[in-house]
Amino acid sequence: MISPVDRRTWLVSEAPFNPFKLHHTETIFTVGNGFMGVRGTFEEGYSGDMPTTLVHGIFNHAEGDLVPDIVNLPNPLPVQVRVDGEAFHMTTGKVLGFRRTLDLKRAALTREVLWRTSQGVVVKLTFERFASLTDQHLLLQRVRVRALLGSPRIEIRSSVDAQVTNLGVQHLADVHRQVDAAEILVTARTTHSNYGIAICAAHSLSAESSLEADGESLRYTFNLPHENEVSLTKISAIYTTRQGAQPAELAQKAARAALTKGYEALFAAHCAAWEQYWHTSDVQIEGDELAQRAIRFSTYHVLIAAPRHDERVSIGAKTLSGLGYKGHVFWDTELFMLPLLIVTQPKLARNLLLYRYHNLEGARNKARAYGYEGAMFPWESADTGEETTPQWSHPQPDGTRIRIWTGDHEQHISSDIAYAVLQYWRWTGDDEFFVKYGAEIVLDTAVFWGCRAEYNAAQDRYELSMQIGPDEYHENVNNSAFTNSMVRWHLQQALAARDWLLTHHREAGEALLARLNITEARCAKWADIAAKMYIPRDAETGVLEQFDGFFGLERFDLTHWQPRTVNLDWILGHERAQRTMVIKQADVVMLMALLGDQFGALELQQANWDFYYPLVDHGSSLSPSTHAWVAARLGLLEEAYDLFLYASHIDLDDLKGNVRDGIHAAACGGVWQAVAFGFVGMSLDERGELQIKPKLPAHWRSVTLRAYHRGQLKTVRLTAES
Ligand code: IFM
Repeated sequence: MISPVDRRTWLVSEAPFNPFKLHHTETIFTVGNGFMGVRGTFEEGYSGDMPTTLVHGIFNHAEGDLVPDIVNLPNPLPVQVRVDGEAFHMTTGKVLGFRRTLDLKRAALTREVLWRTSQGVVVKLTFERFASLTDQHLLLQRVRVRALLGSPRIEIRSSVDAQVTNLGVQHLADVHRQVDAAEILVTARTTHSNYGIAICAAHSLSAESSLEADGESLRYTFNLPHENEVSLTKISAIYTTRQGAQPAELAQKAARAALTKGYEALFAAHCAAWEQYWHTSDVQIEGDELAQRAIRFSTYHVLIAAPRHDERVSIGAKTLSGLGYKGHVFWDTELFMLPLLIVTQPKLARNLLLYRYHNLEGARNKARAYGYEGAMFPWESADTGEETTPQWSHPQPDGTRIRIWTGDHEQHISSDIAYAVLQYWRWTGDDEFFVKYGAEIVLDTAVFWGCRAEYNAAQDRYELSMQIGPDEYHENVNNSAFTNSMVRWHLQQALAARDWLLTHHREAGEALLARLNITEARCAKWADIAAKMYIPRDAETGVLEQFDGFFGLERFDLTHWQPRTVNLDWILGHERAQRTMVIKQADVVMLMALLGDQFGALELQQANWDFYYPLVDHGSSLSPSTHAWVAARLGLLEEAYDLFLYASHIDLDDLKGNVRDGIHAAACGGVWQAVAFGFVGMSLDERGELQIKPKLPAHWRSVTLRAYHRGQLKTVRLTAES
C-alpha cells in the first residue's frame, strides 16, 4: 500500500479525463528507459492523438525536409476491447470514472476506467504499461477487464500500427507485417538512412479463449462471467539495425523469452532497478509536497531519457517524448541535463559525453567548412554528429521564412561541451576518461577557438564577431559577454589540461598534442587570447554589456506583458525584438551560474542580476531554472522559489502551451540544478572539494540529496538548523 505522502509526491494523475489536454498528457505520461520513449496515448486511440514511439539514434532525412528527423516507429500500443460487440472508447457508452496515473517511483503508467456500454453492462478496464529498465528493448502492457454488471462476451484485439508518420512526413518503407500464433511482427526500414526496424509483440491471455489472426491483428474472444477478471499481456520487443543485423530475429527472441518470464517477474525486476536509480537521484524535500513531486517528475523525465547501453546517442531537447526539434541534441544536454547525471549517475553522464567524443569528426568537418582548424560542435546534432540545424524557419504568418543563424553562429556550444567534460572530470576524478576521451574534446575545441578569435590590433585585444549568445533574440552580435567569457575560461582550462597531461600522463599527452598539432606556439597564442579577450562591461558599475551596443538598445518595460504564453519576439516581430533590451533567457545570468564565484564578488553578481533580471522574457524554458539557481545563491529566496516553481511546472502545468511537442528536458535538469546548486548551494571549490552553502526556502524543513564525489556516494542532509 502506498502511503498518502508517497501518493501525493510520487504519483502524477489525471482525473477526470480532459480531452482538451490530450497532447499535454500524452507528453507528460511518456514511459521510457533510455532506449525507447513511448508517449502516453490511449491503447484504443483518440481523435487527433499523436502516438509516438521513439528510439535513440534512429534518424532519417526525408526527401524535401531541411534536416533529419527522429523517426516515429510503428506504434506497439493498440489494444481494442469490445464488450458485447461494443468497442470501448473514451467517447462512446458512458465513462463512469477515469484515472490515469504515472507512478514516478516505478516508472509505470496505469489507466483505470469504469465504463458502461449502451446496453448497461459495466466493466472496469485497467491499462498498464512500462518500458523495462532491465531489458531496454521491452515495452510491457497489461490490459485487465473485470465484469462489474453483467456477464458480457469480450473481444480483445491487438495490433501494431505501422501507418505512422512524423506529422505527415513518411520515414518508413518496406513495411511488412506477419501475424500468427499470438505474435505480431512488423518490420520496416527508414527511407534514406536505411536503418532496419523490427517490433515483435507477443501475447498471452489469462483465460481460455478463441484466438483468431487476420493479416493485421490478433483477436481473443471469450465470455466473462460477472465479477471475474481477465487480463491480456502484450510484450513488444523493439530492435533496430543499430543493435544487430537481424533485428526481426532479435525482437522475436526477446519477446518470446519475456513472455516466458511473465509480466509480474519483469515488473518486479524493473521496479528493483528503478529503486537503485532513485536511491541516488532522488531529492527529498520535507515541508513542501508541491516541490517534492515536481522535482521527482523532472528527474524522472531525465532518467527515462538517458541512454544506458549506447554511447553513440544522446538526449534530444524534447527527450523521446515528442517530435519537437526533430529529436535534435543541443547544449541543453551538457549544461542542463548532464549535471544531475554527473552528480547522481556518473556512468550515464560518461555515456553522454562519449556521444560528443564519437562525433568529434562531425565537429571537425564543421570547423573545416567554416575555414577553421579544430572541432566546432554543431548547434543541433543527430546521429552522425554533423550540423543539423535548419537554415530556414517554418513559414511565418505572412508566408515568409526567417533565416535561422544558430547553426552558423551559436558557437558557444563548443565551450559548453568542454565545460561539461571538465565538470564531469572534477566531480568524478575519472582520469581514465579524461586522458582517453575528455582531453581531446577540450583541446580540439580550444584549437578551434584559437583560430576563431579575432585580434584587434588597434585595441590590442581579442574579439569574437557574429555570435549568438544564449539570448537568441539578438543574433549575429559582436562580443557576446557570455561567449567571450566562456572562451577565455575554456582556453585557460585547455592550457591547464595540457600541463596536467604532460605531468601525469606524459606519453599519452604528447601523443594527443602531436595528433592535434598543439604546438608551443599555439599554446602561447591561447594564453594571449585568454589574457586579452575583450569582455564588454560598464566600467563604473561592473555590469557586463551583453554584447557590443546592448546598452544602447530601446528600453522595454515587461511588467505589463503578463500573462503570456507566446514569446515576446513573436509579438514584437523578429526585427523589433533585436532592437530592444528584452532578452529571451539567462545570458549574463547563465554565465554567473556557470562560473560561480569566478564571475566576481557577490556585489558584482548582484549588480548584474539587478540589471538583467527585469529584462528577461523567459521565452526559453531554459531560463527560469537558471535564474532560480542564481537567485538562491544571491539569497533572493522569494524570487528563487517562485522561479523554481515556474521551472518545475513548465511541463506539469503546460505553462508554455507547447508541451505537446515533448518534455522541456533542459528545464527538468535545470530544476535539479536550482535545488542542488542553488538552494543546497553545492559546488566544488578550487581544489575540487565539495562545499555546501545552503540557502533554503524558509518553509523547507529539510532537504536530502545524494552526490557522487570522486567515486564516493555522499548524503547531504540539510535542515533549517543544520
Ligand atoms: O537550446 C535551446 C535554446 O537555448 C533556446 N531555444 C530552444 C533550444 C532547445 O531547447
